[in-house]
Amino acid sequence: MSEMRTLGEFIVEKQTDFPHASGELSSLLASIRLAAKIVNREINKAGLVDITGAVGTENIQGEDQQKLDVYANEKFKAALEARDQVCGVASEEEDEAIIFNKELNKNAKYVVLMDPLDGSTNIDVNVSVGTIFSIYHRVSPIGTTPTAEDFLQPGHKQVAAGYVIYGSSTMLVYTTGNGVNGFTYDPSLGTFCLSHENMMIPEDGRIYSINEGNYIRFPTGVKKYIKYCQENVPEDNRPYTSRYIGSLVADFHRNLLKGGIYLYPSTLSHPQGKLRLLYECNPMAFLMEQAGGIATDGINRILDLDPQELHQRVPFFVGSKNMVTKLQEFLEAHKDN
Ligand code: P6P
Repeated sequence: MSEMRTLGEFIVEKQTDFPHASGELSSLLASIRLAAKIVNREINKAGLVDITGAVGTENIQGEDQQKLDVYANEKFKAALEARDQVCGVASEEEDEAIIFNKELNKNAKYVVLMDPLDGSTNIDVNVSVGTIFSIYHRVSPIGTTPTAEDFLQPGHKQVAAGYVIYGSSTMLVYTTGNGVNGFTYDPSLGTFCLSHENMMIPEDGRIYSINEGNYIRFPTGVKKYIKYCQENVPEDNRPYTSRYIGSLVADFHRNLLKGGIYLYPSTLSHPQGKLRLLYECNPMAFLMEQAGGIATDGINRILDLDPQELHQRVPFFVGSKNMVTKLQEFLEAHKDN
């Protein structure tokens, strides 16, 4: 059995991929690793202590904030602020971007965008949830106060992206643009160990993930694709199967391993789609393209979209190349309705 490689060793080993980063990105990823361990510990206790259930406040999305949402947001912000690589953070749980004003953060060169606890309504029913993060070089001059432009960059400018999935085991999966690697947390050692090296999504798959409760309002092309999956038995006689967990990170992770497509089109309640471009779709799109898949809003490559607003939503279709391509054929054929 090959020797165990920890996330820390792997980050340092891959540092040579960034000659000009001189270790800042490595240290930034280490702070995310630390926060993931802290949040993982609390999630595994949820239910045993009074940390589940809403805190009675709402986030900008108008969604009830679960106590763990707030906890995860605070822990990731604190971990990122504590080191001198990050000058500001945008979060699903914060109306505006948080600018770090400590002297040591002013000269930082990165900004981080995150969904600290995606799928949090699933916590109380013991379903996997996740953290999603996206890292950019700031565009404003080092030493000055970060500006909105630092946080509104197109996804193809990302330096790194990843997620933590708090499930039957906890994993951290990330890319810096040189492939996707997955690390499984060993609580007995308190370390993330390399368990899924160079993750590639199968070109084809049989799993489609969509909330069919919204069917009536789906664009016709999406309806046609769902019917195609339900009525066609591919040559290998493996029929399609519908799998939808209601946690993007969990559905994405399963489809990444097994092949599949995740769809969140425009719906009655979310005419622009529900998922947020900056801290859900862009990081997941970066990971998916690095793993050989496709991520689109139905018309454009997600990573080419020019963000206009911190919390903007877009339709999101992501997964195996052949499955997304087939969907796009239906969307193109029915683009006028
Ligand atoms: P629906 C969780 O709130 C989330 O943002 C994603 O993690 C998940 O895939 C989706 O929304 C679920 O939305 O409308 O199907 O409940």
